[in-house]
Amino acid sequence: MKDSHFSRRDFIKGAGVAGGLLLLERSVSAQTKVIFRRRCRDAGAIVRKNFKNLTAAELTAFKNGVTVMKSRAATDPTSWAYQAAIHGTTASPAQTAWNTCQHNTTHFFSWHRMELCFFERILRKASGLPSLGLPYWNYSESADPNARFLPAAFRTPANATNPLFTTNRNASLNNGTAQLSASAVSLASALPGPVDFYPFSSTVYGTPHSAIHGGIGGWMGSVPTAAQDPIFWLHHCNIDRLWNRWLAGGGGRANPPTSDTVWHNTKFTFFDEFGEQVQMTGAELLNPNVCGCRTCYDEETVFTIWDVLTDLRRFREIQIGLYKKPLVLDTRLLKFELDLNDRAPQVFERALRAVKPEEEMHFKLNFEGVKVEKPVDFFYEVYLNLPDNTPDPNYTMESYAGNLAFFGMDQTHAKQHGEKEELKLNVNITGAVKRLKDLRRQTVSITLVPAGLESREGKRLPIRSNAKISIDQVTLSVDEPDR
Ligand SMILES: [Cu+2]
Repeated sequence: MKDSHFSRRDFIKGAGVAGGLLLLERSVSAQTKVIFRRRCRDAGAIVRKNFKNLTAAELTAFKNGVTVMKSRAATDPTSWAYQAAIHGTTASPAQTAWNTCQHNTTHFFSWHRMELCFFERILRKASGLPSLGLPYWNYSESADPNARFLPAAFRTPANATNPLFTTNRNASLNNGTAQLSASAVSLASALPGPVDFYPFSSTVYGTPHSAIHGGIGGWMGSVPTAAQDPIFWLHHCNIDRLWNRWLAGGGGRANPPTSDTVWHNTKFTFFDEFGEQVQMTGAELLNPNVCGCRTCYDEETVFTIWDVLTDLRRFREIQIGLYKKPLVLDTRLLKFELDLNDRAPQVFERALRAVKPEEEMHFKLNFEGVKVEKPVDFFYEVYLNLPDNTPDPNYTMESYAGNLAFFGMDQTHAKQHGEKEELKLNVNITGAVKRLKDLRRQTVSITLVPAGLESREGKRLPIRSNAKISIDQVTLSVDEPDR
């Protein structure tokens, strides 16, 4: 999957080769596909509810399902341990489908939707309640003062009798004194968000997705352990819901075009509720005639999830700024200045003029050569041109640009996937660039403000971490429609 990272140029290059390989695999898996189709009779009737709206009977069934799955041997594909290992694990030897999660690739949304769907079927059967859908945690619901607190059922009772509890989380979140930070759950960049699928996917991947992994910390802070925490499944269910909400926003928002053969034809392996191995592609996931993952969310009235783009929108990436010195990040605030090149003024001007969706430009801050030695249980808020000594920088300020989160970047995970240890992260800063009209200077300052959890009053809580993060260089670039 190395070729499917979020660079359009790489992606076009990789598409042909991988597509060809997949054609060869097709006949081999025909049989598993038939089994899969036969066993999804009940799909389509399931509603995924906001966790806080579960009935007492549904909550009991949900907990019962988790308990039953946890009681199964780790070698059983329908066990809690095996399902978590499909996402990631450090256990060896690796079993079928282990460590196959897709992060920072174009399959982020589709792979996790498949993962949730098969997990949900296993959980439902184990729960004994045939109508049970996987609940979601809507931490972004600003009207609810408790939305950013870990739901009580996951915290109390705080002992082994509670299948939803683990000590492997940020302690203050787990004891109910702290909540996720407001910037971590902010949907300002994601919804209505970019019109194009790939920048939307990469934006949500960062915030809220990775920022929340970091905020919860413990198991959730690291890919090989994340899915062991029951809250993982509610978090990803909510991320999945955002995909539907984005599509429902219309205005040309649609899934990747069929010409993206890597996205549509790559097969991923899972296990169904009978412990049978199944495979699924992106094309099958979006095909309304293939059952299996036809769940809907409680807030939905119309299904728009099948929409596929007809044409591939092409972008070219233009670099307009550079900070060419190594950075070392810790739990302190860090400020540095990026030099803008002579292409920058025209680019900013075009961005301010662009009004039609097809003219949309995406500004990205790219952190290149990222090395992370330990999981990072926090993240950084990114500000552009934040005045020095601003007393309490926060996400409501116009210079707030987004979050830099490191979920999936620690070396253990990178090595398991056979990837380079040095990785690239980008932050969508389009909103801030458009707000800041004085960007015609020669430099732009970037301030990274460490962010973790907040008190009930919304005060930042101190971050205790010895995580070490180094970055080789930072660039500012724009993805501009190629006309
Ligand atoms: Cu995740």
